[in-house]
Amino acid sequence: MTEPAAADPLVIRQLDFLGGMAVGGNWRPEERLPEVAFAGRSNVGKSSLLNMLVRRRAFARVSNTPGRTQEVNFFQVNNTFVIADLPGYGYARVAREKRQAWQGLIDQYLRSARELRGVVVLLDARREPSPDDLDMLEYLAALEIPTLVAITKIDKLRARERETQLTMICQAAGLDPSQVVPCSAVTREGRDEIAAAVVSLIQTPAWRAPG
Ligand SMILES: Nc1nc2c(ncn2[C@@H]2O[C@H](COP(=O)(O)OP(=O)(O)O)[C@@H](O)[C@H]2O)c(=O)[nH]1
Ligand SMILES: [Mg+2]
Repeated sequence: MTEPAAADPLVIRQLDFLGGMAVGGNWRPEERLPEVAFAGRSNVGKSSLLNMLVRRRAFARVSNTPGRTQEVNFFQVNNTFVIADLPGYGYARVAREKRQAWQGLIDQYLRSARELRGVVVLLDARREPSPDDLDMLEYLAALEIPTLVAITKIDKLRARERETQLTMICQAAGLDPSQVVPCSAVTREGRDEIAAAVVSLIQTPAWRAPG
């Protein structure tokens, strides 16, 4: 007998691109719906994870040229919530002023997004968290923003490397193993767990005072 497939925690019925918030720009979509942001260093696999999440091949552009996205891109899902795709940080070959501008943009976004319910931070399974990653996690903790960590490209690890590497990442970043979700855009591992976590974040009330 075959097990019935588990119900999809996030069926994608509608997907709308709302626009981008550029460095120094003040435009952002109207804050009408709860929002979840995705952050991570360039090349961590953020676009691939977003595509997996929304079951689209090219919803967010997958790139072999790190450091491209310079905007916060907003996508609306099922007319129910908004995904904010934050610019990738910490790409060494990007000019310093440009990097500072992006950091400024991320900061500006995180401080002002009134409907923000949580942030998914992506960490590469094969790497030790970078100083930028640690800064990001500390910053989110300081702002008391609910944070979930997706460990990307888990398919690149052999079964026996998995636990060692996950333990190392949790120790280095001061995370509890229950806070991290191993993911792979290749095997689709972690998709439903991230989807369920996003659904639960958007159901939590906004903690920021209006104004
Ligand atoms: N093996 C493997 N490669 C991945 C995975 N996710 C992303 N990649 C590759 O990593 C590179 C960067 O991916 P991308 O999604 O553009 O990263 P971003 O810069 O964070 O948006 C691309 O070459 C992807 O094909 C994954 O889960 N497994
Ligand atoms: Mg990308």
